[in-house]
Amino acid sequence: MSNEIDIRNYIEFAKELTLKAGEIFKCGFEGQKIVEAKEHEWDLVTDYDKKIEKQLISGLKSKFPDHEIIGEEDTAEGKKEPVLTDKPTWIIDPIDGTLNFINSFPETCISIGLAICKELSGGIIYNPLSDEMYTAIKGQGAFLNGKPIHTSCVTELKKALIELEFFSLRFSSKNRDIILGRLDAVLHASRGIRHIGSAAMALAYVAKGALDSLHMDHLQPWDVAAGVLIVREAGGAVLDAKEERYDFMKPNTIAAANCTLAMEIKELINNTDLKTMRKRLTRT
Ligand code: 2AM
Ligand code: CA
Ligand code: CA
Ligand code: CA
Repeated sequence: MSNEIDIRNYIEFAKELTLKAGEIFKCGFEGQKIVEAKEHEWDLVTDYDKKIEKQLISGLKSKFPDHEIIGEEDTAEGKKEPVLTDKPTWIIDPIDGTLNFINSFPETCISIGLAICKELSGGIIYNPLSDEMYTAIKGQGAFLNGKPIHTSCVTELKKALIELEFFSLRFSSKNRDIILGRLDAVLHASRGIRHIGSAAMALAYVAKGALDSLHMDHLQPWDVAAGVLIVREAGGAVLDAKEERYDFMKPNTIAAANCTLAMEIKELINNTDLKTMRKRLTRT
């Protein structure tokens, strides 16, 4: 069993490692990179995603040989289903916002979550371009470059700035009307919408109150592991868009400044989906 001091040491070590990986990240951001498609043409990876992940994994493995690691690119290469055990497990996204990274659009970051006994216990989100490092340890608050951060006080949807993260409609054409229905509903009900192309950065922005909420479906554990803990430790709420219980291994995420706002968005999304599905039925 890891105690509080262990977890603090784990996260301090991972922070140092992340800062070093940030140097590679910065080289790749402005420079040449090799871009490849994974299984689908819209699912891109660069040589820097692989380089950064390798460096992080080898650093963590040499310091903590008995810890488990789930990494986006490692998982993709081995075509493994990520499995969570009770052991301390590092959940790594070497570059979150790969398309932004490829286009030199600076909303992109390294994200590392730590789960112990299947519970999120630590998180680091680092944007090397702005040199902003968001961190959290369970029960100890959330921080930006060492200073405490808190979610906003907005409780009403009509006053909220909301991140909606939809991937290309090209690969979700089946759900096109669901996506467009939600977009329309949230656009009308809120003060404004943003779409920055990095789930982890968006979670960090909810944690510091720059965004009031976000909603993203079909994500992967490495997109959210660090950010979910950082939002919760900053005072925010994280809900599953449909289910009772949020599972960061199968994340359909609503994160918000507080539970009132999160519930309001959940209700709006579910009512909108119902209307869309009824329309579908009347068309067929
Ligand atoms: P990635 O850059 O690490 O792939 C982009 O809209 C956001 O969604 C990013 O955080 C991106 O992570 C994530 N994402 C998850 N699955 C994706 C997919 N299949 N295609 C594009 N982005 C995806
Ligand atoms: Ca990816
Ligand atoms: Ca990601
Ligand atoms: Ca990634």
